[in-house]
Amino acid sequence: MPKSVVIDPKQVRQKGEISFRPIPLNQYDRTVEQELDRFSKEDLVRIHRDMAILRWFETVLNEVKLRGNYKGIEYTHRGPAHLSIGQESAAVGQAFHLGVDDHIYGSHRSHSEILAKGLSAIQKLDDTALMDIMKNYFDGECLRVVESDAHDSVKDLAVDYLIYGVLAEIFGREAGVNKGMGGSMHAFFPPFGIYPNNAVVGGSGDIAVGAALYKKINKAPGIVVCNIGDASSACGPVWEGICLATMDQYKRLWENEYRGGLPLIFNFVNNFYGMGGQPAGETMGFGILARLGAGINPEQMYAERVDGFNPLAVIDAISRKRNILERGDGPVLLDVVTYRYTGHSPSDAMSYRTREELEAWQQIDPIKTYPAELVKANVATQAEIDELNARTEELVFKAYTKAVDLKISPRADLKKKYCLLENTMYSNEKIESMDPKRTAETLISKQQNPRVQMLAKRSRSAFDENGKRLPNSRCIGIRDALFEAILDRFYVDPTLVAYGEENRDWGGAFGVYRGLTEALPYHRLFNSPISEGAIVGSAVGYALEGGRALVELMYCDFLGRAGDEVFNQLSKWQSLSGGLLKMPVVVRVSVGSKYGAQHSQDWTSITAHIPGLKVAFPATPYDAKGLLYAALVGTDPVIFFESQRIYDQPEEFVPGGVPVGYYEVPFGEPALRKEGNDVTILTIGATLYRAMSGVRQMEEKYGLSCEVIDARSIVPFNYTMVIESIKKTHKILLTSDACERGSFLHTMASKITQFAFDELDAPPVVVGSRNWITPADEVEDAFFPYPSDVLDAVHEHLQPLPGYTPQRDCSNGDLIRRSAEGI
Ligand SMILES: Cc1ncc(C[n+]2csc(CCOP(=O)(O)OP(=O)(O)O)c2C)c(N)n1
Ligand SMILES: [Mg+2]
Repeated sequence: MPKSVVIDPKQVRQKGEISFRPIPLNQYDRTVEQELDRFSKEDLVRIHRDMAILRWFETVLNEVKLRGNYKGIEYTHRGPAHLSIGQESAAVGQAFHLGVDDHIYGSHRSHSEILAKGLSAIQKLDDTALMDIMKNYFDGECLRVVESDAHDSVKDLAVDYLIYGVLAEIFGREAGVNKGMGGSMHAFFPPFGIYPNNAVVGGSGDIAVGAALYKKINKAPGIVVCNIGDASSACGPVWEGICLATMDQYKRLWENEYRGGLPLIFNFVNNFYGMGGQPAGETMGFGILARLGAGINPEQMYAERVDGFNPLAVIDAISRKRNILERGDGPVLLDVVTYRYTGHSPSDAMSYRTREELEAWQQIDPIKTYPAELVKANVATQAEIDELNARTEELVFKAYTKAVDLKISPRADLKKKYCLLENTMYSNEKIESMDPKRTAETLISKQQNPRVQMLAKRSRSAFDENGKRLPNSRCIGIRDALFEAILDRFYVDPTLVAYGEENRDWGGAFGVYRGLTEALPYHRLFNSPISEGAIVGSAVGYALEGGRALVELMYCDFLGRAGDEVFNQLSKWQSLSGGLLKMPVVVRVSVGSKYGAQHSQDWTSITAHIPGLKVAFPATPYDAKGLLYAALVGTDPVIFFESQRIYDQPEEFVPGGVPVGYYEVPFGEPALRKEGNDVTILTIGATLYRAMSGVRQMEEKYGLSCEVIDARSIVPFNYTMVIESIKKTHKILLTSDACERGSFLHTMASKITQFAFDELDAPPVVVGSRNWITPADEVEDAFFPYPSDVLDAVHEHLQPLPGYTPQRDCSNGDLIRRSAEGI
């Protein structure tokens, strides 16, 4: 807690009450005639054109899903189609004033939002800009499909491009806006300000906060709109996102030019249903969704309910809210009332609502009522509207004929070597600064940093010049090595930010950041709420916008709280974008010890299982610094494990110790810690030191020569060094602190068996933690792999140690028993 926020007992214990301001509901009451002072006739008609395009687009999809046919052209679409027929006015109203710098993030039901935003962008961009986008986006692949048709203008061509690009994406075609890798629920198109849509509902709730953070911290133009369904208002990421987005510090503690709230609209698309459940009246207690804003901050998030069935009301609301954001008073919350006529998906029997209710909404269908208003106000004639409707239908039909044709719109070949997905799971780039044009903002020079000065007096190696072991307190440890890499990067990459719980004044949960507070302004290093999901999710949004984020999870055990963000978001958007986007995010995760069942687990295996993440677990200061450097200049998401057991560990393997300057330890390459001839021991993370202790005993007491390899990173992982070692030793034991069942060690063991079967004298042996809860520190030696466990396993499975008495039963018989009992 910063010392400037003083808690005065007199003040906080005072009697009083909180009062709330009224929350406006559907206050807009202007007519089309009145709006002629703010809109041209063309604009008012274009609003209808856009709604009509959206309606036809989804009508075609609905027909295809229901009947496998549209106007005689058959097509089976196996994927999803969550339609928003009925919700067009809300989407078009939202997009009308948004420019390409304004970014929308959304959800599974986003076709209308995508198209509306795209049509609005096309209207605002000039011909050169449009042609540039279409020619350069994936080398013009989508443009080539639509450009052969005759077009009156570049804008007409761009409309065709948009409709076809989104439809082709929904049908999984390579010319689609995301190369057909995302499909209906994830489609997006950044050049028009359309950012990832999330099939995990509410998922954008914290990602969009990171996007808004990027805009604020890097003074990037535009605002962010986060589209969330009404039922998703209950989702964790949404709540955590709202908390992170409304922290007091933006308005109270951040430096002058950075002071002010986030440029973000939490836009709840309130169609009154989840799939079939009803938030208002059944699954939530808010009655009216806009009420949510009231409890969040004194501004009540300027919450308001808007009639989303009137596009002009939505346009008006977005303009007013934008003014609030521009004066630094965001974020804001909108409850946009709308209704979907179709089911959750076309197969939905709609058993959860009455025909009368549906008809009541159909009677006021904006696709009919809005143009009727235009005719009444002499903005357009009925003939003009009819003609426009017919034209939009043709546009969509034309795109449909192209998108279903496999000759015109083939799918990506994912069976060939180096296919699209092999090439896009990682971007594998090295970019030191995500914005090389800017200099990084810092408060003092590196030399002035008190921690740098303090570390200058320490030994960079565990040994003095005579080879004598120094006390840890006189050496650079892992904690310091991490600090050095991080500090250095803050002077190189102006976009780099670090945040998480207790990151600023506290110095990071385990002191890695001590010395950073003096060096960095608030907007580059700050405390977050206890919102692990939003910490990671916002980092995803920050990176999607072009920045680099370093976030911290205090204990590995809290990864579960950020499960969706790590497993579904961080890992996926590079490949879901067809390789367009990068994800330079490093999540530092501290693996505990001493604090029992919920603070001492090694979950490396869980993250290694998820495609798209890189996973590192350094065990020495040299590797900690070099791997973190590699992570912080890379463009891929890295889960960077650290062990609390060894934060003070000095460098004892690399002669000369930890270099002062920049160097990288490449991901995927293990390190040979000790040569030997009889048994290979492969370790992950802090088990290196316990294995080394076991190795010393085996050598000294039993004359067994062991070769020790430290994995350093586990995704990616190059097996060459291990295979070469096995050619010499013909035996291998693998050890890590992860619980044995499902441990990544088993993946390694099985691959080693496959790659070096002929060289092995015995199957690889895995020594992990027991398949139990982690017990209290006092008895943890029965749980984690200790040196005696290494000896036991070698003796039992690889090489009998003469005269050795095992401490516990690790025979296959006992392993089968434990497995049968699930322990
Ligand atoms: C985290 C998560 N839980 C459940 C689902 C399944 N699901 C898909 S849509 C949906 C309803 C969402 O309702 P709402 O947020 O109101 O959006 P709407 O569908 O009305 O646009 C559900 C439960 C999901 N995709 N993600
Ligand atoms: Mg809903």
